Amino acid sequence: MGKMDSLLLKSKFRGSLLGALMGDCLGSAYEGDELFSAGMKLVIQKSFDKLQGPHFKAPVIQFTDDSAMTRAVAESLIECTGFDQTHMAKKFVKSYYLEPNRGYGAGVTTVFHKLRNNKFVDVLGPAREQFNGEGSLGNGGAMRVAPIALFYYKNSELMVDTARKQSHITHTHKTGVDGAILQAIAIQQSLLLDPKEELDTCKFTDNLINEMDKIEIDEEGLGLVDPSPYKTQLKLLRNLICEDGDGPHDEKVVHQLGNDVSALHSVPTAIYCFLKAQKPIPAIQTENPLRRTVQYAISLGGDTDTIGSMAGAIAGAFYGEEMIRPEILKHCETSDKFRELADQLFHLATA
Ligand code: RVK
Ligand code: MG
Ligand code: MG
Repeated sequence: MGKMDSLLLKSKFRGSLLGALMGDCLGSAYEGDELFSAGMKLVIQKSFDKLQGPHFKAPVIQFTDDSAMTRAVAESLIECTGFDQTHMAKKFVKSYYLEPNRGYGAGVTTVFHKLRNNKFVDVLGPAREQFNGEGSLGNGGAMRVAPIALFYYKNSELMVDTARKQSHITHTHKTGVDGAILQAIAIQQSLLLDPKEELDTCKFTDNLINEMDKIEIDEEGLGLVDPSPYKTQLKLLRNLICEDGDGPHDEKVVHQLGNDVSALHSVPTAIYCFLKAQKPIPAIQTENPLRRTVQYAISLGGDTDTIGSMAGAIAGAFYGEEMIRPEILKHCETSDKFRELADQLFHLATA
């Protein structure tokens, strides 16, 4: 695709942040460990239908830590006209202490306490100490990365480097960091594709595999059992997406790709949801592929807000804001704020 129409690109920036917000808000009610039963999937279908209905005056659904941190990342990039690790760490901590009850991960709050206590003199120390020095492998670094993918979409190297450095503020485990990088690359790839053309899901996956091939090198000589676990997961994803007929059962998807709070078992799942929702999914009744993406992600159970949010960010970057139903979006807390942040990122990124 040649130089993209600037209106389309602006819509894609909005779509990515609003898709992330929507997935978080709509998924937050269903966070749990199980893959949902057919009955529960029907409950989710009805709930989405009701939200999209014209006359439904439900209270606005609050977002969780996923969106709180995405907002912090965006605001920091905007205020600094680029990435500043200490500034971003301060944003995270400030946003956490203003609203500590947004459902943050159990471990990450320790990082915030330590950062505040050491007055940000050592920005990277607290994250390194997590989980007995192992570092967090949670999906917290990945769930908030969308603004980085947008801001640095023209410069892949800088985007990858910044996705890594923003992770290091809270997540240092290799799979926690590489999950954030993979999520950023998936958003960037979606952003650069023409939504009017049919998406080549195999090519999309192969590109991700090629990119992760460059990222997943055992630099530190850790002697890891599997030095390239994301590549392994992406190859499973490729097999699943290429299965014939109605495709694999959800049990198989969750069993192979996962649906938990670890980045390794949630980022590839979110990417899979986006790719699978390119085509109708029998159990999901909607004509809208963005809603289909988010609803399918949530119907897999587990870490629903985060997988919904990451899938929404990728889908929104592909389809743009037009595919997000305003009837649904109006039930999501501060969507105007997220649209405004997307516009500011767009102006800075394309200046
Ligand atoms: C509640 C063992 C580890 C680990 C390690 C586990 C919100 C811990 C959002 C930890 C997202 C959890 C999610 C989350 C984002 C991580 N060994 N267990 N090395 N590393 N864990 O605390 O920002 O929902 O059980 O760093 O990644 O909606 O509590 O937070 O779903 O993963 O939390 O990791 O969480 P954290 P996070
Ligand atoms: Mg959350
Ligand atoms: Mg979550």
